[in-house]
Amino acid sequence: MNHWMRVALPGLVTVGLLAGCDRGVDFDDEDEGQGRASRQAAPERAAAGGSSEADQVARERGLTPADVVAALKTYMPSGKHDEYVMFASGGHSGQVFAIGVPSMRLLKTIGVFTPEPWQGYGFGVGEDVLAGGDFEDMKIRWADTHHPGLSETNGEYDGQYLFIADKANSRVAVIDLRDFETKQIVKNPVAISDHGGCFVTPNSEYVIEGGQYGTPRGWEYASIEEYQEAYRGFVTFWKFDREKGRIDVSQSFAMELPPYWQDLFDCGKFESDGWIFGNSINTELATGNVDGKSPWFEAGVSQRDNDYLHIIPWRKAVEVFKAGKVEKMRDFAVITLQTSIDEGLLYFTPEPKSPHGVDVTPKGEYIVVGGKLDPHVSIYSIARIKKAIDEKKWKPDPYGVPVLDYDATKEAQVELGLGPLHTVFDEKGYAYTSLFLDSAIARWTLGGSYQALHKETPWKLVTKTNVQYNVGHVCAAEGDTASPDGKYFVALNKWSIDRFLRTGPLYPQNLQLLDISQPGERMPVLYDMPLGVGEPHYAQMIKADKLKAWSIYPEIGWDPHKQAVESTAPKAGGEGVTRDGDRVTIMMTATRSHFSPEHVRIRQGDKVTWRITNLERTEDAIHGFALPIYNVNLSLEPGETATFRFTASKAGTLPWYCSEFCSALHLEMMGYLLVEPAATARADAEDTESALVRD
Ligand code: CUK
Ligand code: CUA
Repeated sequence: MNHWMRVALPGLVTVGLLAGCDRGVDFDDEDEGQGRASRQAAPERAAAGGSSEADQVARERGLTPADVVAALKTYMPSGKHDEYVMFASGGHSGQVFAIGVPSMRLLKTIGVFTPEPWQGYGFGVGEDVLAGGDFEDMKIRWADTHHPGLSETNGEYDGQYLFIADKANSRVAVIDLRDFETKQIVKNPVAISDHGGCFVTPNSEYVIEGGQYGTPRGWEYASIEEYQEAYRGFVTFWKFDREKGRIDVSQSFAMELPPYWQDLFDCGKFESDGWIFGNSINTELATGNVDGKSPWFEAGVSQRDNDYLHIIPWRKAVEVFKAGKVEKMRDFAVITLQTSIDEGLLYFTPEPKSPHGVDVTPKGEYIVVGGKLDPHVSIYSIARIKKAIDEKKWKPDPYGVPVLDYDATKEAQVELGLGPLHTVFDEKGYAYTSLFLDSAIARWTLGGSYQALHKETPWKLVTKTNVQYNVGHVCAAEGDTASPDGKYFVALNKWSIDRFLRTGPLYPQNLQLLDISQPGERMPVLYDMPLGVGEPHYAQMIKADKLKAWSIYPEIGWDPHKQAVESTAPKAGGEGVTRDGDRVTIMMTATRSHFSPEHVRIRQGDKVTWRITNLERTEDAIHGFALPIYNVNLSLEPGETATFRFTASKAGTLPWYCSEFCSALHLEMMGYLLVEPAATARADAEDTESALVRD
């Protein structure tokens, strides 16, 4: 036995592989019944492992004992599955990433706001979904996604839907987690930019999209000199119809806010059920160096010592909307600022200057705001807020919105370090806040009912772990629910600097996995995941067994957009090409390893409707359909039917093929689209006519 290992890893004697224990590793002990392949492979692996080999690898690779432990905690043997799935926003990629935890393996990039060729999204199908996010005749085909929000039932992730907002163009998308596909994109009719979305109410009745930069009401033009009077902020309540799996725009509404820059929002639960909270910056109403004298935005927005936490009783707002006390802007219902004030729908309370992030504790009693330019997090209590409202402890802001007394609403302040931004929670009564400027994660204690969980001094910094580097959001297992799991924690770092091999001057993002399972001061970094696709701002992590994703579509002829069988879907035996004037309909099926029909003859100028059904009932038996020139590539999952349309404007002989390597005869899975040139087609037609006459 290797002496170094035995001394350095006293806690690991049960892991025979490293400590040289004679019985070797009993893999079945660790098997949670998730991997079929792993159980078969286990004896082989155990036999192959030897203490000397493990020791040698650790020595050759220069691994410290901590490295070895981190590797043991994150390594996922082939065939075993992760315990959690983290849904991370895709940042500028406009997509969403599904990442396994603790392995940090990328499981899928879900096409959302940007066309995605592997999934065929926007290349024959999905254009109608993407078009839902267009503005008038402007096609928008990218997004800056920031905050994914999982659907909830009673404040717990239910694994059914995922929502994600686009900060750049103020849009919201709905992803169905049965097939991990985007079903709907809605464009906000009143807000041009957003940020505080998506956050859901505890039963996903509403998907909330908070605004960001002040803009003229309803997208009208207004000069920057008219900022105070003509510009406004917004928060939008999208009604989610769970049954249909869609946002119901007709039942959705927005609330007009002063043109402070609303930042993040979070939704209350339990004690704070029925309320939402949003932080803001720029209560200065700064408009930049517009006159050559005023400060630039970066300084102008941070002049005052305080900004305002926005406090909105959303259930009351819904009543006001339903009572019709709204104004229509671009056909969308808006509760005006004056109505909000008159109806008691909007309150503020001061927060230290230019904060970032607002997070409600698991049981809903407290609201945590990150100081950003102030080294504290400020904690407000909903009980105090309600009391201050009842006692009318307020002074109006310049727009007439009641500003509650800070001391009356504040529960505590905790000094954490430089640049506190976002906070998540665990099951041990700790909160975790990212420190952007310190490049660290702060663990601190909650008070109140959480005190019994940790028995430490409440509202106090416990420890910090350095991360690499400049952390923005943080994500903990089930961290935004009523019952967080603790255990795993991911720091979404903005800078990676020296962490990875250089890939040119654009560096990847660094998602770092931390182990938060031990109470107290140990909170080690386990793994660095480079992500070179875009900047994920936020992520949510759900227990994998809550996801009930399909392995194949429920029935043959399934239209994923309708989530139902499509009556026009081609069936086996019903293949063929039919013509009605210049309209051609192709009914095609795909199965290993052929398309039927294999030849399609049409004429230049024909208007083509092409329907394909994948007849497969076998897991992972996917066929693609790639057609040159016409920008078509489909992904046909088992049972799926797809329809695409085009006008055959270009003549030619076009070999189409299956673009997923589905079988040994995958290369043979092809066919020809023969588009006869218009002139020849006409001559042929005339020939036929004269032949007919002759006959
Ligand atoms: S924001 Cu990016 S780090 Cu859009 Cu939630 Cu704070
Ligand atoms: Cu079907 Cu390759």
